[in-house]
Amino acid sequence: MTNLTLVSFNLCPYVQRSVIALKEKGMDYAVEYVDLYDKPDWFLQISPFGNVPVLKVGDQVLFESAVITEYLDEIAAPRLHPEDPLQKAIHRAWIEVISAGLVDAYKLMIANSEEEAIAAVHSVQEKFTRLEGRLADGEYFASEKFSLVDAAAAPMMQRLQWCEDIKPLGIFDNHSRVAQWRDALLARPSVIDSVLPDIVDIFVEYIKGNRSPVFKTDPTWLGTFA
Ligand SMILES: N[C@@H](CCC(=O)N[C@@H](CS)C(=O)NCC(=O)O)C(=O)O
Repeated sequence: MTNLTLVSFNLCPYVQRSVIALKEKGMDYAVEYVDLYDKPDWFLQISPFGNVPVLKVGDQVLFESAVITEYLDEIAAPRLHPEDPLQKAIHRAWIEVISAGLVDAYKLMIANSEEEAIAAVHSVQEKFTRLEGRLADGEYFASEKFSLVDAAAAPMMQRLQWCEDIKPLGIFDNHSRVAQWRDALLARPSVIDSVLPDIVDIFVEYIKGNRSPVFKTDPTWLGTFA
């Protein structure tokens, strides 16, 4: 019987960061889904920003994915943040860069014009250029050891790759080291298991919606999902 309940929404990349951390640590947890388009009162009462993820820990409540993942990291092995305070701070700083990249990915998903889509791709590529210079040799952000930076980056990489599969935009062009990192993250069992089995269909349905005309108006937009 677990005292952890993750309040979730199926497509949320921030929830996914918490799920990846839980799975890396093999922790038991329950999941409670909320409809973000029709938020229940109990949820609004416990989530100050009306956002998921929320982690219920017994009768206490945590919100904000960075806070939740760091809490999980402190209560269960293996440690995903470095022990050294400076290295830990550096990892937190790079998570900020990656979070900005996740915003770029979202802007791409909801772009209203080709110009907006291209601007979003350029913006994430600027982060990739910086990451290319920072990534260690080895599979993950800090070589062979999977860290919270990797947990933060995986949902962004998935979404960018799903966009790329729908319509090749060359998002990862000229960033071979980042592309290798993406491949390692997308193959990681905790990442694969952090989403529903039909997540790509859910993502495509989302992209198909009115909010994503860039993909919708292009006759070839269905790409590999046709
Ligand atoms: N800074 C927050 C961001 C969380 C966030 O934006 N979650 C989205 C879903 S992916 C949300 O709950 N949005 C509320 C809404 O759509 O009304 C975190 O890291 O936890």
